[in-house]
Amino acid sequence: EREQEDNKHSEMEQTFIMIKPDGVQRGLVGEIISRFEKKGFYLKGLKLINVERSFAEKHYADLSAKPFFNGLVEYIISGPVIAMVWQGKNVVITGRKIIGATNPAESAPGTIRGDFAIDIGRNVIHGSDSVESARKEIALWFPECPFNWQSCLHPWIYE
Ligand code: IDP
Ligand code: MG
Repeated sequence: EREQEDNKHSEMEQTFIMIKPDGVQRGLVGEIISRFEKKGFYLKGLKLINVERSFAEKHYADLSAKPFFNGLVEYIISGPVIAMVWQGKNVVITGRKIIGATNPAESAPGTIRGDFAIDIGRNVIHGSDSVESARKEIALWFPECPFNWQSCLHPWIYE
């Protein structure tokens, strides 16, 4: 049984999700949180913050050579964002599916970007693209560490 418990916990991946300034301004916070909650993922960290330019540049460091980098940084610092940590089995890849393709013109209806966005530079939400980048992004955005709590729903969501 001990081993079973350990396996359960090793399945518990975490991802970093950020509602971008347009998502906050447009009142999509509740809707977005609701989609992750209803799926069965656990909310392990949440804050509303204004980020500084240097912080936004650090978050998007991998894209610093892209022509849209400056515009992207301006966009992210243009208003408060909601930074979150979500946890669950395969939450990184499934989170990306819930979010939809980078360009909303290509995101399927039913995804967050497919339902609520039009332009690539106003695509409402960020989600880590791998377990490794999730680890880095959570360390950057939540140096205080995500909150650790157990949902009493666990046996109703996981077999
Ligand atoms: P992702 O957010 O789906 O992971 P990335 O390629 O990591 O997509 O790009 C990060 C963000 O940069 C995108 O979500 C989008 O806001 C912005 N972005 C990406 N490509 C373009 C572009 O061609 N023009 C303007 N903004 C872009
Ligand atoms: Mg990305």
